Amino acid sequence: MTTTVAPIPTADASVSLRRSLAVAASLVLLATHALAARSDRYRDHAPAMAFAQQWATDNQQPVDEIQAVVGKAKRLKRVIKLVSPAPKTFQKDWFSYRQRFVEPIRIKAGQRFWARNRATLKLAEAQFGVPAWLVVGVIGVETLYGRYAGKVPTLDALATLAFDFPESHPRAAARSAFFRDELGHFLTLSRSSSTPIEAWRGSYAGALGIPQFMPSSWKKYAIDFDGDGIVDLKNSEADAIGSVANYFAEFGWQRDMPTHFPVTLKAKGRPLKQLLEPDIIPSFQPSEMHALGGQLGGKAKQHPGLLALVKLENAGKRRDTFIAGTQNFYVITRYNWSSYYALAVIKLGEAVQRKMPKTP
Ligand SMILES: [Ca+2]
Repeated sequence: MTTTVAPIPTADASVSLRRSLAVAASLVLLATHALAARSDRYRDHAPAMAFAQQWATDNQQPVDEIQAVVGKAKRLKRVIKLVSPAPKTFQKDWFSYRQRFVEPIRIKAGQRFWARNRATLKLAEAQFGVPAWLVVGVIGVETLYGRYAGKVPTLDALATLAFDFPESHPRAAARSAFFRDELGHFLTLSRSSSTPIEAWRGSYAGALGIPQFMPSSWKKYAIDFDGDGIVDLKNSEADAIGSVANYFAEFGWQRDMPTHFPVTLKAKGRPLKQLLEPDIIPSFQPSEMHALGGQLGGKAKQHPGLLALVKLENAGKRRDTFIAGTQNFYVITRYNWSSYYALAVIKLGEAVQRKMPKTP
């Protein structure tokens, strides 16, 4: 941390009391800054140092070296703020969520991305069964095709979430454990890369690169898809495409299965509660959903798998949105655990696809 020191007035018999008070005040301020700078670093944080020691031992690395790396991490107040629970007044709104992602700029960028990666998208579809529109939808929602991959230092973000996750969060303990694990994977990832650990940038939650993979996902699902021998999700669109397709294939994407069907809601009271109970997990035979009042069309009735009644809330006077999600809808939520996210990805991917010229 650099601190600019205010010039101290030259010694002079006429130095006023006010002036010396001002100097004293600025010295106090400097001291406070220095203190804040010290406590913002994780080198003074016992649980962080214990974590580094454990990680070093588990991975047969020198303890002092790993403690020095983790100790460089800085606590980021804005990250803590961003993961704090939303205020109770927060109103979910599918309509505005959709408008944020399915809009002309993103669709245009998606068309360009699709056009310049046509062969790669085709190859990914052939190899993994994951359609181009889905990959295009995901990368568009995540980073607007690499334009906004995040500028938060990943080491600082992950350390902050691992060791200072807000206790007001209902799942604080589980989240801290999750981010400690991600920090461990990030240490591994950065050690296998030529990029110095403090140079990595990503989202405030530690997601990285064009497809915003968490470090654990990078390790498990990222692949080299342009054949240069390096897995590079920061710069290679082909690697990003192959990795997204691989991710979905690993989570059980079914080739050619629709993601969802329209549903007309006639259910009330107990049957409605029963339909909504399993949330996004496909739990009902189509005939069962239909009988409970989640009315389905012909195609949905013939769907061979289970369905989920997915509810997306709308603000104001708009009615809530309901869809009948399939296993593939559920698979999209494994990328980001939100039905709003999954449906936005689908709608963006489809919107881009409609604009693409048909090629044989
Ligand atoms: Ca590559």
